[in-house]
Amino acid sequence: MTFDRVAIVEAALDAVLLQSSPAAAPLAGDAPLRPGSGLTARKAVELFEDQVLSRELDVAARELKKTNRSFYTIGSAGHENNVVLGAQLRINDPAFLHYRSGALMMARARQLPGSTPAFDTLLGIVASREDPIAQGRHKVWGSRPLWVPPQTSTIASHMPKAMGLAFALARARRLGVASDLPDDAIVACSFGDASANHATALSAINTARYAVQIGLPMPILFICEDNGIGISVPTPQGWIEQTFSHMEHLRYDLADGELDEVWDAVAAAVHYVRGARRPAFLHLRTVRLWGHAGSDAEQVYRSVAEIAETEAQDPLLRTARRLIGSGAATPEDLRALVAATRERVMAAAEEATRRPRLETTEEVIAPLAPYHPEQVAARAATPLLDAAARRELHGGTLPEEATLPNARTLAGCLTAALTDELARRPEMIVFGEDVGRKGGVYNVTNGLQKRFGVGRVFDTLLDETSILGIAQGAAHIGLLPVPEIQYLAYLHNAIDQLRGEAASLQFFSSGQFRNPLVVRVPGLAYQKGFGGHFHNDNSVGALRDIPGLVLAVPARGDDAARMLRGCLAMAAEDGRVIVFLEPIALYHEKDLEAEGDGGWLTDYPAPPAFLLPGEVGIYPPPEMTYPDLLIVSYANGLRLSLQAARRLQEDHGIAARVLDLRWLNPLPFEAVRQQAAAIGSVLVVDECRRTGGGVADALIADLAEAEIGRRFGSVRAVDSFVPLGTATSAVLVGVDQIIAAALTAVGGRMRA
Ligand SMILES: Cc1ncc(C[n+]2csc(CCOP(=O)(O)OP(=O)(O)O)c2C)c(N)n1
Ligand SMILES: [Mg+2]
Repeated sequence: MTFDRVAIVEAALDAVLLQSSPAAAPLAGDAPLRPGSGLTARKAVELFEDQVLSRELDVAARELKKTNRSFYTIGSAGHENNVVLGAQLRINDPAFLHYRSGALMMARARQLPGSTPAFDTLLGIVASREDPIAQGRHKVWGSRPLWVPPQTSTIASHMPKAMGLAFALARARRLGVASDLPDDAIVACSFGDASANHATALSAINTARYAVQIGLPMPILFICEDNGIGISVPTPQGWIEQTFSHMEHLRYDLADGELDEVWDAVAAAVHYVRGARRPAFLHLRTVRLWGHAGSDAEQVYRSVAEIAETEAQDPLLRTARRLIGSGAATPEDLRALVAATRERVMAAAEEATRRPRLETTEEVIAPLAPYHPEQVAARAATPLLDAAARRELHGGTLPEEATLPNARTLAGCLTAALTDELARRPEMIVFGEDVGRKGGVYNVTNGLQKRFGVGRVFDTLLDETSILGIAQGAAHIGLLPVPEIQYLAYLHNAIDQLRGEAASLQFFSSGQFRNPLVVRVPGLAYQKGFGGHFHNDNSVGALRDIPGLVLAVPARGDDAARMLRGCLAMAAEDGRVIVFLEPIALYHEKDLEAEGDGGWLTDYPAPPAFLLPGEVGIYPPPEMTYPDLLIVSYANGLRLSLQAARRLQEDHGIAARVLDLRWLNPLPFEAVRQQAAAIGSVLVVDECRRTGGGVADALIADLAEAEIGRRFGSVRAVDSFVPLGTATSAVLVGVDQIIAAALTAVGGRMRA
């Protein structure tokens, strides 16, 4: 008994092509394959060729694997009826694809003369840097000219952004943001049957239906490539159909059977989505040949009989028989076609293995975190609003002229900055739960919807995954999204949308696709009398660890306004994904030390003043003595450190300089080193959790490795969830702790 199922399946196709006898009459090229079908004989042969091409790529991947020359063997074998979608969707219908959508990709590329999809795929399989989409960083389906953004391996995670793009199409047009997509473009999104159960899939489908319910266009075709199994776990009989065929605001079409039947079902679904601008669920029946991937021993969980039964349903066999039976082609024609395709693919595979691969670190990370400070600065500086228009925008009083304390808080300055930026950047949109009518839980987006309308400032449904999906999709076509996640703790159930998707897009597309985002996230602890852990989450570990992600954390109103401008410019210019973490407890804080001192109020810096990564805040000692100690902190910790610095000076005669990091990713190491080198003793005041939740480890390690500074200390929050009420002070960093640690640090320095 052999388990070289590849050879068996290949031989079965050969056998069909040898044994089938031609139909009595040849069919003209433009005749329908079956009376009444929209599929012509000529097109059907073309589709068959693309199916075979896709199949042979899978064969080649496995062949090359035997000699360790390929790195990816998840194939499309058995799914090749998706070829029909490749032919019927247009190349300016953005397509977010399942990893088994190979035949779809081959047919899609046929619409672009001169493209070489088979060779491109092979370059991906062998991880060559000539792979035109990922340059060998991953094997993905993707192409800029074919409007196929690359997918990641996280199943279903591409669905929210596909939905988001469908959501954004009409909006971008209405806002006058140009893209290369026509007015009647639709979005296609394929995925597997097991993936259809994933929260992320259901999130996207739910939001698509919700959009219809509230009267918004949502032209998306969800394509479930149903092979009845997910790795080894069978999908229950009838599950996909039962689950998705009776959903309100979701049309359901089954595409099954012969190629021409699939063609007609697909045509109906595409026609519906394009015309109605509403979502449809296309249930495409497929089989999976050769296990999940090359490494999957299918015989462990499937009997040989089952495997053979599945192979008998190979769509290539069916298509070959249909073509021959209908007179669209002769067995000889198809034998020649298959032989030529095999030869072509094998030669191309050999050639692909000779192409260069990424080698250096620089090559690998080149598209990860593009940053062009000069261009970013130029973009931050422009355009400037006409002075009179700006005055009118702000209701007669410019925010920099405001004297009322509420306008000079962190929240007040942020509202003003969002207002100015929305006015300056017509492509910017602001959205999230409660940001529209209510103006945000903490009033930061107050009044924005009234000023800029529901097209640009809007409430979303309660689903962080969809909020970030909408953001990414919108960003794909030139909008500048500023989504809000209501609390840091609630980012975590959607964080893959940043970690796996948004932050990796430029990396896996070699910078050809980008999703510039500034995600506003209220967070961190110290809210007086409110919240417990979930409203006071004090860890940035999950964000700092995302490659390429910028993490900005302002502490004061003037900084917040300038940093927001820098972030928006960085996103717009370099396509960066930025989390703008706003310390909730400081939103409405007015005082630094004593009630009524107004020490935390700032003037609003008029546009275009901005700050960029690396630019830290320096607070000299209260009296201009040579500093004894450098305190490095951020956010709430900055305010506490400034309070501590005052007491250190007054009670102990110690002069502490306080450095506000402002940027927690990338960390401003250079600025810290400079200050540390001059001062010697360094205390890091980190309000986040001790073990990995904050930045103290990284800062101290950097100084130690660079042999800068003589004595280090840190105060950090306890590794605990934050409790409710006054017990918070038992786990969070406090001023007394800072002072005690400062005395120790300075004592060390003095002893040195
Ligand atoms: C979120 C996530 N969980 C688990 C996996 C591992 N995994 C990869 S493919 C797969 C099965 C997917 O099955 P299905 O959606 O039916 O697609 P098929 O491979 O059958 O085409 C699993 C569990 C993953 N990639 N992503
Ligand atoms: Mg499956």
